[in-house]
Amino acid sequence: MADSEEQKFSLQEVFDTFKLCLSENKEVYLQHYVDGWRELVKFLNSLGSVFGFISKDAVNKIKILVAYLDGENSSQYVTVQSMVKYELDNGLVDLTKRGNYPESGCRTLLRLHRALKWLELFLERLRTSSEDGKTSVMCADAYNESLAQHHPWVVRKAAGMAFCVLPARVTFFEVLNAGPPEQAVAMLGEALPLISEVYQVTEVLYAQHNLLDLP
Ligand code: 1PX
Repeated sequence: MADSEEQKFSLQEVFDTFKLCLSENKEVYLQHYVDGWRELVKFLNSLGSVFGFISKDAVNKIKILVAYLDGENSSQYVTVQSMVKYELDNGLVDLTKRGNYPESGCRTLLRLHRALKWLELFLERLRTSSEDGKTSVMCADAYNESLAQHHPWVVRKAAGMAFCVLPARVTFFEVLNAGPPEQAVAMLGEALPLISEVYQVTEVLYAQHNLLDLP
């Protein structure tokens, strides 16, 4: 994975990957979901070492899911729906407190799923921001509305400090590698509904199975 992460980030690639995520009958392909996160981690890495602790956690979670995708039960991990069914049917998920399955696919994906909400909120703010909008504020607001509710004080504090060194909006758009800001904004407009739909489908699935609070 190290090699691919060193390549330049492309917003188009994120867009394409999330487009591939949903099957015709609205199941979420785990491989494409993980690929989308890989691409996002590439972006995070290009922002510098201050974000290393965040990217490390995301990479750990990606690795856990990749191990399932490549493992002996890989056929059960084709979609998030099949993963949930397989793990629940076989008692492979710690449902109320941490126990024998601290790295179940269900709880691991839930962490990324919550982060996807942050991404959706942040990108929507970025898309609709004015030239003098502050990325650090957009990022913090999106975080407080989503992920922060699931993080202890010490993580919230560290995250808050990292947000402060986010590049200014214009530089941020350059790192997005999606052309001039107007073009990047247009691409965000296309990408957001896709990200949002993947989030919604997963959210409904997890809610149906009472999995939204997995420890
Ligand atoms: C189009 C480009 C947009 C930018 C893409 C940036 C990608 C960000 C990727 C963030 C992935 C974060 C995953 C966090 C998962 C999580 O919540 N983990 C915690 C719980 O895990 P556990 O196994 O213990 O139950 C864990 O404690 C996390 C620790 C690290 C801190 C997480 C802070 C997340 C802040 C998200 C904002 C990223 C800022 C990016 C700036 C653009």
